[in-house]
Amino acid sequence: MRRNFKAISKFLFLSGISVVCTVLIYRLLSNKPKNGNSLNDLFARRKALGPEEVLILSSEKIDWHNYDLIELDSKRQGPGEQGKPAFLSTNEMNNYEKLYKVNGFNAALSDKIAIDRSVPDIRHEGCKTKKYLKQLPSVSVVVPFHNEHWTTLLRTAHSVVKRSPPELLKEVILVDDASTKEFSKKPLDDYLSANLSKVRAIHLPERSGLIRARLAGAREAIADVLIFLDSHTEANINWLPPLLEPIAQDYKTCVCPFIDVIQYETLEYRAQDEGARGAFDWEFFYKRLPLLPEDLAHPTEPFKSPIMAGGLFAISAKFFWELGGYDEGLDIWGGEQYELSFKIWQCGGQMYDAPCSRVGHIYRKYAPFPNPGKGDFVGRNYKRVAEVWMDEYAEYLYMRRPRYKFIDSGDLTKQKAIRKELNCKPFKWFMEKVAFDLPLKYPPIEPDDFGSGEIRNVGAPELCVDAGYKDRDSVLQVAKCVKGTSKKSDQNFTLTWHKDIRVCGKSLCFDISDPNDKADVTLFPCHGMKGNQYWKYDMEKQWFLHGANNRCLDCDPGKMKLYVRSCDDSSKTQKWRLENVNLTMIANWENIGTA
Ligand SMILES: *[C@@H]1O[C@H](CO)[C@@H](O)[C@H](O)[C@H]1NC(C)=O
Ligand SMILES: *[C@@H]1O[C@H](CO)[C@@H](O)[C@H](O)[C@H]1NC(C)=O
Ligand SMILES: *[C@@H]1O[C@H](CO)[C@@H](O)[C@H](O)[C@H]1NC(C)=O
Ligand SMILES: [Mn+2]
Repeated sequence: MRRNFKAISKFLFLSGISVVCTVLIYRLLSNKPKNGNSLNDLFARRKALGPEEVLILSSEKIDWHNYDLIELDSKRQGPGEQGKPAFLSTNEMNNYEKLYKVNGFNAALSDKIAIDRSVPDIRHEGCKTKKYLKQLPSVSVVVPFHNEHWTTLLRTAHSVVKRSPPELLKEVILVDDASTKEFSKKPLDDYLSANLSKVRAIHLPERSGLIRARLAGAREAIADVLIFLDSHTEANINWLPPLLEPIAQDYKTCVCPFIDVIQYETLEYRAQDEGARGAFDWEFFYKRLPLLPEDLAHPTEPFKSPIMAGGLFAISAKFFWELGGYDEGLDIWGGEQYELSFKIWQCGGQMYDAPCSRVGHIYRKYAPFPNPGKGDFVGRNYKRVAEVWMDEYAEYLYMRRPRYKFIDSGDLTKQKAIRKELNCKPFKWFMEKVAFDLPLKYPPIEPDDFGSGEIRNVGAPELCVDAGYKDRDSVLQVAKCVKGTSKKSDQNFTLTWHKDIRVCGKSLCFDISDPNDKADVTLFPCHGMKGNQYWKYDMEKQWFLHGANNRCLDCDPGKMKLYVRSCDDSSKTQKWRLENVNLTMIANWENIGTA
């Protein structure tokens, strides 16, 4: 078993085994600076390091599963065990409201669930037999937190310690970003020293924000690889080797785990989806792109992802600091995942999502903490990232957020120097080689829409499609045409370039999930992915056709109902007039928004 990476690296090196049995070269990070106060310091010191030691890694692969632990966990019973949904009984509801309010999730329930509970193994079957390099780099896990609830914080730490091979996990650093909860100070330190010897907390004297808290933890870290986690997560079975192997093979690599959902009410542990590639739109909302055919063909292999989700990732400390860590001018939170992702790709690295590494994350019901008031810090962060990394593409952001032009982004010389020194590639390269399919879904300049206004029936010309409201739900129906928008109803729609029909001014789309010939039309948040929300307007026949099969928008004027039926040339209620149609766009239908 390998306890000391460096000592053994020297041993291997000196004993000359290296030449025959090896394929991989791993540059070992040594001389980690300990108390550098600023990133500048660190960067300067890192450059002053002597020639790197070179570790020759064996290509031998092993099964890293801890079968004893898997066996023990599989027998556990109790609330929340195996990731099953859990509930509070009526006499356990005392703290429910109070704790919900300050945490944004069911923290009272968290207190009822074992701190080291078992989680379900929901990995792809192929992950269960996968082997990984026998020699993997060591890990420091960094977990920033601000007023995290104590049992979710401890469950994060316990799950990491429990499900990491001890020879790989060097330490877990909880970075207390000036929490005000009593537990976050001495009781936490006492708990850790008594119960979790590899875990320690560092306490920042003042609120620093997520980004600087991560940096503070990373500066303390001593292992080869940094893994950042949120403070309300649970590491799943064998989560480490799939994150570490790609980094062992090439240190300029960042690897993200699959993020599973821990439901905020029941703390049930379940999958989010089958994976997707990270992206953004031109307002810098985080978005996702579909997997590529080659990714789908190898469901257990890491796949390239343009943008990380942000909170959970592994990166070699060496590469992280070569990139200057995060821009220390980024405040609180926002934009940091773009900064790091752009840097990684543009400056000669690569980023992967590893489907066999899974970490559960509580997506809160709502954010309970007020932002420390500092004006539009997110806008300022975005502008820093755009100015340093995005070249001419920054304009597309400013087109949509014109006020960014006037934000003072602060001093960018250090960031620009890093870009220059590392000889990083232009953003155009990133867009063409890495995020090459992003513009199809999120075009920098949006095409015009196909049409808009009222949708009036031909068979019953006094009736229009109407987005009414029944209780709190939006419903689609037909109603007497009224011009414009009132509080009660909305008859103004857009047939957008996404090929969906939206209620004007709202992100609600005409949606049909029922595949039968006769189906109701509902309103659903727009996803821009066609499918259930795909509509085509046939000018000649005056039909609104839904989806791939031949169904036409239709109505029952007697019952004021709106639905689809099999298209019928003789039906007058299937014909509709869209108030304003852009004929140029309609003529160009096939070329808009398609790959
Ligand atoms: C260590 O863990 C046990 C069991 O969870 C707990 O009762 C005890 O208070 C912990 N020790 C400290 C010093 O917090
Ligand atoms: C319909 O909405 C569009 C923008 O979404 C707006 O320009 C137009 O004035 C609206 N029409 C009416 C009649 O309200
Ligand atoms: C119709 O679309 C074309 C092509 O995008 C555009 O040039 C034109 O301005 C649009 N017309 C209207 C009235 O929006
Ligand atoms: Mn989170």
